[in-house]
Amino acid sequence: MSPDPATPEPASQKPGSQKPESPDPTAPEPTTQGAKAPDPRSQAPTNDSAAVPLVGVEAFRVRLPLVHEFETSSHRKSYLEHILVRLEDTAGFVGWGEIASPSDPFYSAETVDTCWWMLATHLAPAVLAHRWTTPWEADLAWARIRGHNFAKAGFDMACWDLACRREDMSLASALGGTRTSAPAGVSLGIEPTVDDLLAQVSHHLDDGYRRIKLKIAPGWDTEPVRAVRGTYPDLALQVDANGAYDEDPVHLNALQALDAYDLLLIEQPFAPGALAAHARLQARLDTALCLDESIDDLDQLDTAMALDAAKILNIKVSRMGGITPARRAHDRAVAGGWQVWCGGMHEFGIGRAANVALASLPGFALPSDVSGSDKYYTQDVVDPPIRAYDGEVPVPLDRPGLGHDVDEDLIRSLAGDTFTLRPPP
Ligand code: OSB
Ligand code: MG
Repeated sequence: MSPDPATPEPASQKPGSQKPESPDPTAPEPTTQGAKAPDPRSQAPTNDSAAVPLVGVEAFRVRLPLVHEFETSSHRKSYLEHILVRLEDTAGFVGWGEIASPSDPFYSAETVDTCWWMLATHLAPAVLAHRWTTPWEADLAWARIRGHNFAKAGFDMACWDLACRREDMSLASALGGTRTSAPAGVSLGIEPTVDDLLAQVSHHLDDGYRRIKLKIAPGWDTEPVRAVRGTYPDLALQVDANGAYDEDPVHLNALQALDAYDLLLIEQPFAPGALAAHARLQARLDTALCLDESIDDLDQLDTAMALDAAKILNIKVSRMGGITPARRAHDRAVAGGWQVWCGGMHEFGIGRAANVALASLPGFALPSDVSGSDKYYTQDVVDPPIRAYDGEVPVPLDRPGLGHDVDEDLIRSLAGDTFTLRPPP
């Protein structure tokens, strides 16, 4: 697959050039292209006078009921609990982030409880102790901590939101986003029957969404795909297996059979670590494979690209561990000739807004999974709520930070456990 010719150079800095001293979040990302290029952040001066002066970290466990139960190959849910992170600086600016980890360790090893523990014992103290001037270097606060990407992503998002609000600049424009709206698809769970699924597809197409993703699993693959394709011959359609298949011949036949249905892509058929198996499958399929769970850092992306394990990457701020690594994954994948699109983790409005900002980058060539919050929740924690209009989610390029006001009163009223940490005197 050739690189998208419409994709401009993501960061216009020459390799080896120095990080600007200004705290301006529009300051271009230090070198993002090429694994060998030195990372100028490692020489970042700890300029205390320019550092963002934090006065506190708060976190809230919040549950929102789902409007429609969602089932994947591994679980079914009627509400979701996420952790919302609030950073405040001495001037009273506030940045919000969302830790959108599932409650159970079925998508990744993390859970809401591991994230809660991680934020209280490591991330909140680290972010208060760290001196950072631009959000590109905020993640150095937790660079020594292995894994725990969902928890890190919530803090990274809050740092970006805060830094952008301090500069009265939108997150989307700070990242180099250019789209004024991001085309959105929806991700549909495994339904009790094919008729229920067709009703869901019809409902979301009526709402204006232009691309449909179906969750599949062994025994729920050819039949639902054939039914949807039969009803909608021209629909942009793709599937996501969340790693439910292996190289058993029965599974391989089922996956191969999907080649007949003109799918945009098959997402994560095999387990996260099975990069070689993905490469073997890609070699025998016409349909492009897309990786999700397999890629949670740039080294895994590097390996996957070297193996031709897929042709497409689903980029999620949550899975990659924040906005900074997600932007880097975008740059790296596009430079290597892969297509990218923006996925989601059923985020509330805060995490959803971060995904929308990311999806405004020109390299995102395929429709995102970032639908309006109303696909999942009756109530959102941001105002205005995230909405799709005729299948496009507007990008608030002219509003500061995440581009939506956070409904702090609502969050405090809904919160179960809360956490507060102030800097040491
Ligand atoms: O695999 O993309 C996935 C949600 C939770 C966990 C994993 C996945 C998903 C989705 C939903 O597909 C995407 C969204 O609408 O946020
Ligand atoms: Mg997926």
